[in-house]
Amino acid sequence: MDNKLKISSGTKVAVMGLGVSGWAAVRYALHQKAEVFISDIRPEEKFAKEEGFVDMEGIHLEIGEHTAEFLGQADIVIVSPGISVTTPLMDELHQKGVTVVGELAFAAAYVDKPVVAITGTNGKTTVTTLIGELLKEAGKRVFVGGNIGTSLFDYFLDPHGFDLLVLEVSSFQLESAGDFSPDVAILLNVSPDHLDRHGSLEEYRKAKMKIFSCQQEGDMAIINGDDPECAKLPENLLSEIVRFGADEKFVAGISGTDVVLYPGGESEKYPLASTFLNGQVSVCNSAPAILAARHLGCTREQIQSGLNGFSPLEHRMEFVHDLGGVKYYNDSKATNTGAVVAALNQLEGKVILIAGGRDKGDDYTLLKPSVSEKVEMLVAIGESSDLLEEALLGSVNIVKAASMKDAVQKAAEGANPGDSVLLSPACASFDMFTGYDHRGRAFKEEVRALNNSGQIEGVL
Ligand code: UMA
Repeated sequence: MDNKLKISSGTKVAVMGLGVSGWAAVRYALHQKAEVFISDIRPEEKFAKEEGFVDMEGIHLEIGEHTAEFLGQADIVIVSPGISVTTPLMDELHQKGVTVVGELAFAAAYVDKPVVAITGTNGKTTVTTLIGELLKEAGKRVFVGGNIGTSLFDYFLDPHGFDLLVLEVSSFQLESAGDFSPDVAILLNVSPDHLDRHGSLEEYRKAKMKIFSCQQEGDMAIINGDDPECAKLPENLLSEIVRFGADEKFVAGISGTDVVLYPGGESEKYPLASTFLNGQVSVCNSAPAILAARHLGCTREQIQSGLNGFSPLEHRMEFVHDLGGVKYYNDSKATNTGAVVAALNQLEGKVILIAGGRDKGDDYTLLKPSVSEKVEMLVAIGESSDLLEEALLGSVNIVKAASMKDAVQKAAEGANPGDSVLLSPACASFDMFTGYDHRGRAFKEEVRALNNSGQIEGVL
C-alpha cells in the first residue's frame, strides 16, 4: 500500500468538487475519522441552496474558489473527475508536498480483488453493465461503479460484500489515476470528445491509454482491433494484448450478429440475433464483455444466459414510441460526434435529428457524411445551435428550437411515416438540463405529450 494514500484517524483529507464523486469521498473520509476539508467552486448561495448547508460541524469549507492556501493544509487532496489536474494550482500543491489524486488511485492502494476497467469514447456504460450482469449470472458478487455513477469510494464502505469490481473509467478519471492497475483493462474506441479539457485528440487518447500503463504481467488488455486510434498503444506494455473486431483473426471475432471466441482453435460461438444486443454497435460491445467474463471464469452457458437476459439501457438508443409510423429514439447519452454517427448508422430510413447543447470543442463537420446520407431535417437546440448550423450548412435542412418541447414538436411536424425522430445531441446537456438523464427524460415526456394531445394522430 502506498502510505501517502492511507486515510485514517486524523489524516487531513481535502475533497475538491462536491458532486457525486466528491460526496462519496467525503463519506469515506468521515468513515475513516479523517479531518475533512471541502473546496467547491460554486458560489456560496448556490452551494447553500443545493447542498442544504454552508457550515457543517467539524468540516472545513472553502466555497466559490479553490486556493492553495486552503487545500495546502491537507495531506491528501482528492480531486473530482470534472476538475483538471494539470493546472498551476495542482503544481503548487505538489510543491507543498500534498498528494493530489482521483478516486482510481485508491483502487491501486486498497483493492485486493480482481478489477475490470472499461474505457472508450462510446459504449463504456453498456459494456460495464453487461460485464457486471454476466459475472452476476455466474454467481459472483460484483461492485459495478466508476464513471457509471457510483463512486469507487462507495465500495470502500463495504468491501467485504464483493468478489470483484467492474469499473467504468473516463479520460478525466484516468488523468488522476496514480498507479491504477486493473487486472483486465478494456479500450472500446477512441474518437474526438472532451477536447475542451484535453486540448487535442492526441492528449485525449493518451489519457485513455493510461488504463494500461501500470498493468503487470498476467493482466489482460482487451483492445478494439478495428479502431486505428486504439492501435496507437504505449510502448512496453506488460499485459497480454487481446483484440476484438470484425477480422476473423481476432481472439473475439464478430461475424454478423455472432461473437466468435478463439477462432481457428476450439472456437465458441455466442449468437446475439435473438437478444437486445443484436444491433451492429451492441454486437461490437458484447465481444470485449464476453472475453472479459470468460477470462474471469464464467462458463460459456452462463455468458450466453446473461446475454439473453440483458435489457437495453435508458438514454442509449432507447426506443420510446411509435406514433403514426414514426419511431422516436432517446439517445441523450450521445454527447460526442462519434456516438451520433454510430446512432445514425443503426437506423433504417430517414431521420429527423435533434442535436445540440453545450459545446465540448468537438468538430461537428465530422457529422457531415452521415447527416447528408440519413438526416432529413436537423432540429438544433441549445448553446451550440449556431456552431452546428455553421458546420452542417448545405448538408441538411436546419431549424432551431428554443426548448425540448419546441424541438419535439418541430421534429414531429417534419417527420413522415417510416421516419425516425432521434435525440442524439453530440453535446453536453448542462446549458438546458442538469445532466444527460434529465435531457433524455424531458425528451420522452414531450414525446408522450404528443401522443396524449393526439397531435400526431391528428396530423396523420
Ligand atoms: N467543481 C468544482 N471546481 C471545478 C469544477 C467543478 O468545485 O473546477 C464542482 C462543482 O461545483 C460540483 C462538482 O465539482 O459540485 C462536480 O464534480 P464533477 O464534475 O467531477 O461531477 P460528479 O458529480 O462528481 O460526477 C463525476 C463524473 N462527472 C464528470 O466526470 C464530469 C460522472 O460522470 C460520474 O458518474 C460520477 O463522478 C461518479 O463517478 C458523468 C460524465 O459526464 C456521467 N462523465 C463524462 C463522460 O461520461 O463523458 C466523463
